[in-house]
Amino acid sequence: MSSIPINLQTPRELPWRPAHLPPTPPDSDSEKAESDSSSQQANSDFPLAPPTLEPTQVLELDKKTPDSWLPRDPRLIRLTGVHPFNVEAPLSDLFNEGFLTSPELFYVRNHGHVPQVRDEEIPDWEFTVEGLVDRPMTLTLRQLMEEYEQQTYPITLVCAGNRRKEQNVVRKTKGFSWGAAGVSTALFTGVLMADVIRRAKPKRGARYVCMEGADKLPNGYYGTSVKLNWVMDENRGMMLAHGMNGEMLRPDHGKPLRAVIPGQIGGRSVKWLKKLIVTAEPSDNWYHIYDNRVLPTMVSPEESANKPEWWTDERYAIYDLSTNSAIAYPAHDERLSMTESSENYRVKGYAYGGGGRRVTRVEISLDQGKTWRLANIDYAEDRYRDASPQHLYGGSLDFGWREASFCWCFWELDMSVAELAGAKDILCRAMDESMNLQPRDLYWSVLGMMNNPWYRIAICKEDGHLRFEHPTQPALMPGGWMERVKKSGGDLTNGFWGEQIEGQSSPKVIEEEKAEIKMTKDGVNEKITIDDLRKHDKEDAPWFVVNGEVYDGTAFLKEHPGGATSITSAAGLDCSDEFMAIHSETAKSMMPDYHIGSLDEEGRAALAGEDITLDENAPPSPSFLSSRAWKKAILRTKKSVSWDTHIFTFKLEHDDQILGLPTGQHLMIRLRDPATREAIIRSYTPISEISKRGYMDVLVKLYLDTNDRPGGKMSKALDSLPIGHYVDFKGPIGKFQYLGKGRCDVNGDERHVKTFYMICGGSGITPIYQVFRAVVQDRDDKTKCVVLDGNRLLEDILCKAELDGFAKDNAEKCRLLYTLTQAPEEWTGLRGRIAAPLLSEHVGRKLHADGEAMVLVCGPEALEKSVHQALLGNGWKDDELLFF
Ligand SMILES: Nc1nc2c(c(=O)[nH]1)N[C@H]1C(S)=C(S)[C@@H](COP(=O)(O)O)O[C@H]1N2
Ligand SMILES: [Mo]
Repeated sequence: MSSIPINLQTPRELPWRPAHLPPTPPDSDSEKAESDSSSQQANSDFPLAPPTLEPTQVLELDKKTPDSWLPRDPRLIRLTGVHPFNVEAPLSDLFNEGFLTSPELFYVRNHGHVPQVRDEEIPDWEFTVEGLVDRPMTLTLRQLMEEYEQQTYPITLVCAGNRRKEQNVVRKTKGFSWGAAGVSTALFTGVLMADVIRRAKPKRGARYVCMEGADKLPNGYYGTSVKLNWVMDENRGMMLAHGMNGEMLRPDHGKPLRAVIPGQIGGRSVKWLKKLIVTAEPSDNWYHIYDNRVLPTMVSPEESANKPEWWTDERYAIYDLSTNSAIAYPAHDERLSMTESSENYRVKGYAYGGGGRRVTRVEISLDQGKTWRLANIDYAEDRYRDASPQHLYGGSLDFGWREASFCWCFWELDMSVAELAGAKDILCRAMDESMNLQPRDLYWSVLGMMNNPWYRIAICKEDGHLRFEHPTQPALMPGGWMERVKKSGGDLTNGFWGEQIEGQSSPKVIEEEKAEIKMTKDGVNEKITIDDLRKHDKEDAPWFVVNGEVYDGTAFLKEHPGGATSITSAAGLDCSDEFMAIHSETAKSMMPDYHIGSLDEEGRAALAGEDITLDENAPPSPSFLSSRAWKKAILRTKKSVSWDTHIFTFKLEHDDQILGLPTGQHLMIRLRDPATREAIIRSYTPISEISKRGYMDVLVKLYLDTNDRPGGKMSKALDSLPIGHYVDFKGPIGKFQYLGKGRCDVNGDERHVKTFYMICGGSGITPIYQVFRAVVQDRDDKTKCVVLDGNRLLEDILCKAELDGFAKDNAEKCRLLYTLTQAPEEWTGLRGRIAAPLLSEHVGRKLHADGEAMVLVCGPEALEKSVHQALLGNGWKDDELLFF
């Protein structure tokens, strides 16, 4: 930076320097104060930070989340339920703040919990500079503040998902619904990243700088990379920042240290920075690969999930922002009286370019793009650029030399009320200095990022006034012309905002909507509050939420094929993900009977996507599973036990912990599809003994892709899961439980059984195995067992050695029968599939008095169906049969 005049004293004093650090000499303190105040008077023409009120109250909402220590501003709109914290301010509030956004209204994008740092630890916050460098370094924040030149300049951050709701209305993407306020600006203070990297001396071959945060997420720490070349280019202004608008970064924005990458998508500006790694290749961090990309528009969510190549192709990674703009006023639903038609209305909004390119024009159309007028642009950033070099907020403000533009600009244009009354809509579009112009049409892509078509406000004429409609409202909030047009059957992609084009036949109704099963009851219009819902979290009268609708599960407790716990475990909660993943169309079509109302707006905002995570600091519990919250276990080993079957061993929370799964019950496993992030949920029965501590073993038959058939989603996700990664578990579920010595609990009723017939096919052995083992391992358990296990080939029989061992040692009470459909010649066991003839011979109803025997069945649906029919034909009654 030798070419730049610097007028700073050293050591530099920072306003947010923690109190316990050794005091700086009083003279340097007062000098600083003087230079600050005088310079601010001389340059009062650049905007200073707006008045700020740091929130002091932890909101009720946050108290159950891992961020329960963190006070936040209640005005922020939550885009992903309560947690993690992803928020934007209402667009007018954001715009009213002016050029700089106060930290409490600055948008937040957190992939997980916020790392908590106590004030006294801040100076010792360490980060490393490692990888392809001659001088790897570990620096503390104190060193960074004392040994490097501090700078202050304004930077606008924008999430790549800004305006994504519009994409989601056209077609659901794999991202949550940002409105147009996923953008904010602050005066950041810190050190040029180039200064730090230069001292570490990158080696020949170094091309990238990877960054990693302190937030541990399901797929590792958050991380990404930028090019080394860019980092070293001071015109690009990449910064390691600790200050924001004259104060220490707030926790949601990366306290105490973050990267700020001007002109690029927010996702590159890693918060809670712990590592800078210089490499020859781009980051291999999960979040670098599966986030912040624009895949080609024809790549569907399924295609992207099946082909990882789409994600690893660097050409589709986003760095520079795209040119974008939005209208802030008129606001959504604003009304304008038409009586004073000669008066002017001032249309206002923001615009930004990418990669340091300046917005050079903003154009407004009132005739659907036939003609345009130029709006007036104000680049507040230039007023800092033009200011004389000075101290500001603990750094030097001095970038008159810099050509790049890092901030948004505001634009405005007056038009008469009469003109607005004569128009259907107001359109705006921006162009940057490379003549990159926003497109008319939306470019849909799987992640819905970089959405930047013309921003359109529809004008509705109502009696005596005009009402303005923005395209959408953020999160799940209803409203906006896009939703209205879509609902009335308009095709939003017709190049005409879904309006009917003259001479074309009426729009087709979107098929995807027809296919969806109606789960609500007509005439049920009750609005239910979150408090009402929470009151019904008891076992006897459980209410639960699916897709914002409230259901009363009381009347279905006995009938639910998965047992009453399937319902009670969701009581008072939103179980949309699980419900939609697990249930058949038939099950869904039964839902209207139990529909009692809709959750009100506030309730939806509070619940949507809510993921109850347990308090990380809570003392470890003796058993792992919880029926009300997903819990994480780490994959430790994968062992192949047959050509298509693996045993996955997961480590529980601590070595002494038991799984907490009663014999005969199941648990749910939830994985995120690596590409689409869709939740995949299936139920399994681990095969490890229920008393085993510290670990659980899950046997899984993998259905992988073959030439003529795509594999199962869960199979593929599990198969590609690296050792050391987390999987979510929840349970127990199931209506059957074996209590020992013939005693069973079937949906709350106790039974006493003298003989079990256990019929299974393939991996259906797993729940059977648990019950069978419980019987044989208890010498005093006199219950008789007949196991009939069907498979195709001899090598398909799972857990055969263990089963044979159990049977051999317990010949007096057990019979173990295998049947094979493709048996080898020397096979002495049964042959053929499990069907009426085999069942009549080996599963004898007539041998038992009513209720003395019970048949447990587990296998593919087709097997369960044919077994059911055959058994009824043999005189068995439904309440003697149990299908897992
Ligand atoms: N460590 C870490 N850094 C992160 C993220 C994160 O989840 N963890 N989110 C990124 C994304 S996608 C964006 S848009 C910006 C948002 O910064 P802000 O929350 O301060 O507005 O932070 C980026 N840096
Ligand atoms: Mo982002």
